[in-house]
Amino acid sequence: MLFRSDIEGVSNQGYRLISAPDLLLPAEIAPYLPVGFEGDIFWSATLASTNERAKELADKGMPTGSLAIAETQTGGHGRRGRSWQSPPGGIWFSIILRPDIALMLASRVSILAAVILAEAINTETGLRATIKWPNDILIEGKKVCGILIELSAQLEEVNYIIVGIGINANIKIEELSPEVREAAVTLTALLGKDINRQRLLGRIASRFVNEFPLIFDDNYPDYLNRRRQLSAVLGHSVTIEDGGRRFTGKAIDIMQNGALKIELSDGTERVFESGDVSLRLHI
Ligand code: BT5
Repeated sequence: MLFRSDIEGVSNQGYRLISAPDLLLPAEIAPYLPVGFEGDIFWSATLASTNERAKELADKGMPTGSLAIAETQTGGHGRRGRSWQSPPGGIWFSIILRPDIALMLASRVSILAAVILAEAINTETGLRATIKWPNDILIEGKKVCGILIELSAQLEEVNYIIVGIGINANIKIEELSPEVREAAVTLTALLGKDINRQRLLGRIASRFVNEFPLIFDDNYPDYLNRRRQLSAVLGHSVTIEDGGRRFTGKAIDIMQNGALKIELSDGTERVFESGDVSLRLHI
C-alpha cells in the first residue's frame, strides 16, 4: 500500500522524510477530540467496509463514539447494495452510537448526521454544502459525501447505531470512475488544494458525541429546522423513485421523522419515508 509521503533523496545520507504520511491515525485525530472522549479508535490501511468493521466492534461492546477508520475500502457500500468508491485521500469511517432510546426515535440520527456533515464541511472549507434528501451532502449540486446509517435493535429498543461516513476529501476527481464522477465532486477539486483530514474527522466525531443526546430532548426542533434550511430540495421540483414507481412534484417539507413531503402534480400530497426512496433534482 502506498500512501502520500514525500521522501527526498539526500546524497550519501540515505533518505530523509520531509513530511509525515498524511494518515488518519488515532494519534493524529486525538488533538481534535474533546477531553474525556471515551470511544476507542480503530485504524486500518484497508478494510472491506468501515461499517462492517464497526458492527463487529459494536457487537463486542465498544462504547459510544468508537470509530472504525480506513484509508481505503475494497467493499465500501451505500444504500440498497450500491457500491461506494473509496480511494486513498478520502475520509472513510464509521461511528458507533449507543443511545438509550426507543426505535421510533432512531430516525433523528439521520437528521443529526446530515446537519453535522454539512455544517462541519462548511466550517472546514468555507464552501456551501447542502443536503439532498435523505442525506447526501452536495456542493455545487454534486455529491461530496454519503452517509449510511445502520441499526441494531431488539424488540422496540435500539441496541446500537452505526453512522458510516464517506467524504471525498483529498482526492483528484480523476480517481473516481467516469460514471460516478458525473454526479460527484471532491474537496481537492473544489478548493484547488488538500484539506486537513484529521481535523475534519475529529470535529465530526466530537460533534456526534457531544450532540447526539440533544436530539432526544427539546433541542430536536432546532436540528430539524437547520436540516430544512440546509436542504437542496425543499421548494424544488423533484422526481422520486419508490419501489419501482416514479413520482414527480414539489418538495414541500421534511417531517418530524425525516420523511419528505411532496406535492404531486395533481395537487395531492404524499409522504416518503427515509430509506427506500431515491430522488432526482430538476435544476
Ligand atoms: C450513500 O449511499 O451515499 C452512502 C455512502 C456511505 C459510504 C460510507 S464510507 C464509510 C462507510 N463504510 C461503508 O461501507 N459505507 C460508509 P447511496 O445513497 O446508496 O449512494 C451510492 C451511490 O453513490 C453509488 O451508486 C454511486 O452512484 C455514487 N458513488 C459511489 N462512490 C461515490 C463517491 N466516492 N462519491 C460520490 N458518489 C459516489
